[in-house]
Amino acid sequence: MAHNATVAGTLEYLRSRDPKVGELIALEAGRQASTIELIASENHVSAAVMLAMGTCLTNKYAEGYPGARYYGGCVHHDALETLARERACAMFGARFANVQPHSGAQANQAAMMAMMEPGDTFASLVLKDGGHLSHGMKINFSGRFFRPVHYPLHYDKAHADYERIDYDAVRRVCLEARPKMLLCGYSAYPRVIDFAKFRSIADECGAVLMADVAHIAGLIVGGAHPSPFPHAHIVTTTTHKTLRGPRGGLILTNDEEIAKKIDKAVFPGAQGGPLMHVIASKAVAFGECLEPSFKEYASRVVRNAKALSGALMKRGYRCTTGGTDNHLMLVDLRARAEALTGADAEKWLERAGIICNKNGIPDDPRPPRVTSGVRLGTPAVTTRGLNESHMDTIAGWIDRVLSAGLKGENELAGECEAVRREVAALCAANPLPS
Ligand code: DSN
Repeated sequence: MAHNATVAGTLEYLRSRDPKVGELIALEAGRQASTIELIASENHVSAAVMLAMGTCLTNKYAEGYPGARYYGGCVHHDALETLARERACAMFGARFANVQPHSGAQANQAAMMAMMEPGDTFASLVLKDGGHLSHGMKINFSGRFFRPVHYPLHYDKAHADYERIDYDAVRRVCLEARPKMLLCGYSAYPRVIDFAKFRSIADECGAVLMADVAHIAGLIVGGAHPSPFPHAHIVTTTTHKTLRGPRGGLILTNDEEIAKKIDKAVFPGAQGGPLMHVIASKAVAFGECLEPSFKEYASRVVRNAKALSGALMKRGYRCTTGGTDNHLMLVDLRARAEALTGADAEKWLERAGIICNKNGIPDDPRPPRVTSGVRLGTPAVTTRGLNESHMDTIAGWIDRVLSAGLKGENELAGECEAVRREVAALCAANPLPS
């Protein structure tokens, strides 16, 4: 069932027009409504955010920017995009925003194209340590067209900052490689990022500091993580994670010259026509982020993450860095049982109605399709209204399923069925908000 009467009505209509597609979407709505979503990069958007995407705005070409389009008939699109930009700036306290990137990776691509020439060097954290595909993987544009150098975490178990950013090493790598850009902001890093420290290193080596805050954007807007401004020259983010908007990207800066370069790099550099229906939906989501209640949401996301990581550690699991400061945790399953893999955990938990993703932990000896860890996040369960006491229940379910899986298929099947029933009951009692 869809979680809102209007959305449900829209879905019914779609089913009558195209039963095959309508049915598949209805099944997915049912899956989302009845399972616990712990993927750290996912969330449940409001009906208003969802509905803005399903509008006539999808009919329009609006290449260019407000007031300077390559097509006629853009008067309302100009107003909508201007509104989205203004709200984006208000959220982050920034002067310039480009709301057109179709995704976070494309936002990063445009930011890099704006500031570098092919072959130029940039510094970042490698994917296996918590970075992102578009931060220099060889199979990605960022690693093919530019030259990434990577800075490390503290890998020494005895160090107080084990598995955290090694800022001295960031400085060493940057002074040696003299990158054009220094990237911070990660996909699987559970601790606060010291943007001021990054900026001082960027200044020392003459680099542009780019903060990709895709994961923590909502926490920043809600005051639950320090802001990258005024430190970062460029901030990129997705709009669909903690910002709880439609799938998409966003770029912000306080520097007018950089803003001009970014606009050119997005269009015509990297993209053609903007997705105006998505931009309208971004504007709706940004409006929601500016409401006072979003602050409480952001703070509760972090409280829930701390509670979940604590409840797992109490049950013998290890969270990297010893816990979390933000919305996610990386759980090293080997502490509970050497034989446990991320791939098995992901599969087993899904059978019980708990959705997460396998994730390498720093220095993971297992390959990326297996891994020794899972990444868990609380943005979606917090949107559902769950609180810290529910996190203990969820940790208990996780432990029951994984312990049963270690015993064998019979035990696993029985436990998954039992937990799945409990999960469905909790979901029914805490429906997705409209
Ligand atoms: N794929 C996203 C994530 O799960 O973190 C990053 O873009």
